[in-house]
Amino acid sequence: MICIKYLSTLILALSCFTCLSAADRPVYQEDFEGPKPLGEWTGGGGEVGGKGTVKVVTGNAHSGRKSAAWQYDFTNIKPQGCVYTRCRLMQPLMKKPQRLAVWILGDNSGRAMQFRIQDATGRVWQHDLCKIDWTGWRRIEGVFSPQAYAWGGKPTKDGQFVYPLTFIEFMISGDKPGDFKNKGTIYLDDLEFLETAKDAETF
Ligand SMILES: [Ca+2]
Repeated sequence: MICIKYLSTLILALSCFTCLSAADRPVYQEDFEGPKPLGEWTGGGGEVGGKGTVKVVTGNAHSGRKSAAWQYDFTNIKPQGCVYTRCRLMQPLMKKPQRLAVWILGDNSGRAMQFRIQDATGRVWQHDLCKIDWTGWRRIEGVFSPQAYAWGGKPTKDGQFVYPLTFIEFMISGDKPGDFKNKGTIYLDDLEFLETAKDAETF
């Protein structure tokens, strides 16, 4: 009986551990170390301006040896909408991720950064992510919100996402009236998409 009692306790403990682990496990992650990192990542510019290129480089990494170097150029922009540079992935995401986390080597440019996701109907949500006002590596999180600016697809009555989602891209924008002109490079590493709304508490 004693053995059975302890066995039950052990099974319960293992079950809880498994639940927490499954919830915290990223549904997708990229550390840019693999044989084909950035296989589908592409750079590019907005509809009316902004230039960007993305490539894997060695030497400026948060983990391992490699990261994604994202060069952007806003030296020839005009103050109008849809000026941005992008770091595009178009990655389908399993399950129901609630947020992303990414390490960014900032350049203290003051540029605003956003990201876009798309749901199963093709509706696109654009989220503000951060203002790049630091140097060195920093972990930045973005929460997926159905209240974010959205367009296209088939909006549902309750306004919620229709899963599965696809991560489209990160963006650096330069579209504010009178926006400044500059160019620079930031680096991305250790991107994760997580199912939990926030970091699970550790005990
Ligand atoms: Ca890395």
